[in-house]
Amino acid sequence: PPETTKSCKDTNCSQLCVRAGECTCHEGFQLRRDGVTCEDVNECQTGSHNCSSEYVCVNTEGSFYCRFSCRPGFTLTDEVTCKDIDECEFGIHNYGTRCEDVDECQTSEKCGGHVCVNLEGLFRCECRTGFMFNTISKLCSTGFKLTRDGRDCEDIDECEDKPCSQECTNVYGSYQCYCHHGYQLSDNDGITCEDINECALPGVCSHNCINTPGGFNCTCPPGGYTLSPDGRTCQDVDECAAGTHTCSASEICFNLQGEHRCFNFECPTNFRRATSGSTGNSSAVLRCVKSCHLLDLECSHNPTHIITFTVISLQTLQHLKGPEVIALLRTATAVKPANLPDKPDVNFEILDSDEQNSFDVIKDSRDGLIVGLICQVKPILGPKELMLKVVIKYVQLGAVYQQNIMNIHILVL
Ligand SMILES: [Ca+2]
Ligand SMILES: [Ca+2]
Ligand SMILES: [Ca+2]
Repeated sequence: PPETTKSCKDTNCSQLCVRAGECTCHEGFQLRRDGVTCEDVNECQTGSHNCSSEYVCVNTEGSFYCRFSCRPGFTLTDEVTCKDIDECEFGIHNYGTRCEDVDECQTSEKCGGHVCVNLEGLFRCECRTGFMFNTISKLCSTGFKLTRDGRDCEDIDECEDKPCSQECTNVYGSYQCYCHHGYQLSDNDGITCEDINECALPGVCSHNCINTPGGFNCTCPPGGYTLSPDGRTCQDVDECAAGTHTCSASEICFNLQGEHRCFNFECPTNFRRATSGSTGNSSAVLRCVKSCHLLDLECSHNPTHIITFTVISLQTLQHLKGPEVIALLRTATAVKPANLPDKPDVNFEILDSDEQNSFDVIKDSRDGLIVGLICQVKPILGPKELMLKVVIKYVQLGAVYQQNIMNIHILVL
């Protein structure tokens, strides 16, 4: 059945009336059961609000809003800033009448062995040197760090912080220090390079050693020696060959280790100095050749044709295993076949010696020619200077037809 038509003037709608005389409400309100009055919709309770989790929903007449939410003990100062509530100032604290700071750092181990900093009302933990805050509960072992995304551990390139005193090589989970040539890694810390004292090693330099950072230098006694190209051994300077000797034109020069000596030999009467190879020559030989006056028959009949002066040096030998050849006297005479008794022969003889029985001359052959081997047969203790006079006799048919005399100046070192 048709209802009685009502008009809006007959109703008492609190907010809105539609043509049929029915009451409705503005958005955010709902009609009460009486059908005429409107009441607010509490969106915060019905769950129809759209506030996100950091906000709280605040209901208003006809609407709602979202407000930034602070943790307990804090209050909002503006739309988005939270401020600590000073319970002391507002008298809402729980004990006594005055608030005093508690030193949390004193009372218990708050920071797990790291640095605890007490602050008014709170405390803060700081990491010891070499540590950083592990914001994620995952810990990386020594030598590793969290990746940027915090999901993994990766090797730390320790070399970027230059921990080594010289060279650094990064390795997975660690690093290794290396040293330049001439340095070695300290056993104490494994990062410091220490100079190697090469001079403490035996036989590095033949004479004197000077240690330097990263190296060493060998030096030789001043004068008489030069350093070899190897930088370690000292070589004698042959002053006689180099022409740096101090011998006069009439002296002959004899080279020795670290020095040289000058000898002044004179040719005897009726002998003249042979021109070549006498001075400034390390062979140190003076040859004197017989040179008689025309009518000097005695001189002419003297079988001695050549007198030689020479110098040799010998190391002191404490013991001799057998005859030690110290000089070789060459001749141009072929070894005499046994079946040709009239062929020339050569004999050797010691005429004079400062050291009796210490020397001998042994007749031998080299390449078919007769040679004399001057031998040391007994030890001679130096330093000492000796003269040894050897005669070389050329014999034919039982007679000496020529002889040469060799004067050997022996330096026993
Ligand atoms: Ca590393
Ligand atoms: Ca060194
Ligand atoms: Ca020398």
